[in-house]
Amino acid sequence: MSRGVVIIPTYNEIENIEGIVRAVFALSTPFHVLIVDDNSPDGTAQKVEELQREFPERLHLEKRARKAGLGTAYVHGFKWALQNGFDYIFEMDADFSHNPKDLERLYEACVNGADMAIGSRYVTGVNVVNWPLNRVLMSYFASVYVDFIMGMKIHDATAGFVCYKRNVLETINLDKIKFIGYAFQIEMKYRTFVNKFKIVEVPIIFTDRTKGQSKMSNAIIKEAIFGVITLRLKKIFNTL
Ligand SMILES: Nc1nc2c(ncn2[C@@H]2O[C@H](COP(=O)(O)OP(=O)(O)OP(=O)(O)O)[C@@H](O)[C@H]2O)c(=O)[nH]1
Ligand SMILES: [Mg+2]
Repeated sequence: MSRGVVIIPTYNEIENIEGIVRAVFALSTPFHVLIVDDNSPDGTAQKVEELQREFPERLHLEKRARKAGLGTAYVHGFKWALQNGFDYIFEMDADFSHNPKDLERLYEACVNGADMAIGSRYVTGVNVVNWPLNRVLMSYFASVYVDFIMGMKIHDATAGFVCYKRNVLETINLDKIKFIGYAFQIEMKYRTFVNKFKIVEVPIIFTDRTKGQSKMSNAIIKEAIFGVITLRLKKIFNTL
């Protein structure tokens, strides 16, 4: 059987970590989990170490010295997953905004021919629960903006719930990925798109976090706005 690993970056997710790990291990597909923790002051990593005693084979932990952004945490996780021979590599948040049960739907999509399966909020209308209207609008129009600048017709370009087939991540030069927020999510999709891999959007329902603190900031929005233009220019000048 092919092996899948769910990468979950964490920063101060003590209220969610145990629940999310158990929810993945409760699925009938035996996915592995890799937590990439940035030295969370709230003790998230210690909780993972405690859980590793219960799940020694399938729960993995990479500890980084300091908070360095979600994008670089994923790049770290992708390299680890490739080195450890995984065939299906997932991105998922720790805060239950993504329903762990949908991992199996993303996996199915990749087993059935997709190279990248995106858990998408906007394929069938707007499937977002409990987000303030300004965040929904911003998130929705981000994809319209991405299409306008990059010509990439993905309904949910900033989605962070994704399954990659191994060869997609092997093809992308991960050392070039420097963005940390939404721009990171857009960049991963853009690089997959320009490499002509098959991208499929799987409709999901996204729910706002109920526990823990948001790490959303204005800097992350700015990075996305200018990042999209930078990526497009790099493509035009053949330096992507
Ligand atoms: N390792 C690591 N994880 C991070 C970092 N920033 C965010 N995360 C994690 O990345 C995931 C997504 O972050 P969120 O704070 O939920 O970001 P968001 O979904 O845009 O915003 P909210 O849902 O409003 O909190 C969560 O699992 C976070 O714990 C970081 O700098 N390093
Ligand atoms: Mg979140």
